[in-house]
Amino acid sequence: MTGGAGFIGSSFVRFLEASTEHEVVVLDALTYAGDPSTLEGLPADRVRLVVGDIADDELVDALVAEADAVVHFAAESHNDNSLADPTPFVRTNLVGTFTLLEAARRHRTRFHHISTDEVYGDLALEDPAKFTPETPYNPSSPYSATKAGSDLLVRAWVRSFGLEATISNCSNNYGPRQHVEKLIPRQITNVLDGVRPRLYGTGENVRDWIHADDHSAAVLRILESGRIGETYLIGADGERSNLEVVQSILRLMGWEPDAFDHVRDRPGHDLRYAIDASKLREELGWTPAYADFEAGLAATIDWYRANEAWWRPQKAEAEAKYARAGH
Ligand code: NAD
Ligand code: TDX
Repeated sequence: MTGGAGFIGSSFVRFLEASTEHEVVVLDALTYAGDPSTLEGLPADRVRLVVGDIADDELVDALVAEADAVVHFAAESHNDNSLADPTPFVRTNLVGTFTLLEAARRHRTRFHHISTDEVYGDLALEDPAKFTPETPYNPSSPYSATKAGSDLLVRAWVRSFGLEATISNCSNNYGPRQHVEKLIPRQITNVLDGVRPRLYGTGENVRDWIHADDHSAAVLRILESGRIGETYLIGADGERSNLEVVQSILRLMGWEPDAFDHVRDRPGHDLRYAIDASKLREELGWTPAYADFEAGLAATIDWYRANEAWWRPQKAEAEAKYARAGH
């Protein structure tokens, strides 16, 4: 698998280790977002980390030659970074995915591609509609455009070359070990530092939250039982405005509900994401284990409180990037 030293990839490795007998080789470049300590405590005879780039042809070919399946999580994943500099997004998300697809084609390897609901663009705030696998692609940012492009590459490799691949598009994840650049960990660690949370624009933008462990369980289900060539949407009916999320964090951490600031909005900021996951639920029998967002958020807050040594080294650089962007 790729990207296993990142937030969701490491959740998936832990999930595989706990619930299957599979051996896992993690290919991860350990960018600013990758941290080998996310894999600490896992048995060396089950999980091996190879530090390298998914756009490195020779390395990828050698690893794919020995794999029964490729599960592809590695990506440049943060919208704000893609607005500051799209270059690594094109390289990793497009060229990297292409490199993996070519190796999987040569070795006839089962492939699962991890993607995002952002490929569908955004929905209006009061619209009852949700994204389905039939929603047309309409990405807004350099990040989501490169993820959309990578999905289309996978679809073409299925149709033109008979690659045995599936795709999943998931909504916003939360949970332990998420980089402090993302909304929830940024605000939790701000509050721990005595700094007021920051909302982009009005704060009315809606995201559909799912715990990373529920995402991992869904990916394993698709890998084991998904139909080849199909796209599955992953979401847990967790729609909340950013304002609601920030106010939940404030309440759970004992701060006043208005102790936040509005800051410069994200250019091109998507209004609302919402996932219709009925295909995944009905076809593959998946249901989320974390039905209660507030309880999952409280556990996530506890994790950041207890693991300052993990997030502290990231914090100053992430905030310096935000200061430069006016956020
Ligand atoms: P992350 O930024 O936490 O981790 C990305 C990992 O990929 C890191 O370990 C990094 O070192 C690695 N990586 C980056 N470039 C690489 C390269 N060129 N070669 C090898 N490794 C490289 O990301 P995440 O939030 O865990 O997201 C994982 C995947 O899930 C991504 O594909 C993302 O698009 C998708 N996704 C994320 C979310 C979310 O809410 N975070 C939601 C839906 C889908
Ligand atoms: O300080 C902040 N204040 C704020 O209001 C930050 C960091 C974000 N926001 C807003 C922007 C978004 O509306 O919160 C929302 C969530 O922001 P991010 O955590 O940056 O996530 P988002 O842009 O929604 O993208 C995430 O979900 C889909 C992941 O980063 C992507 O990898 C995934 O594909």
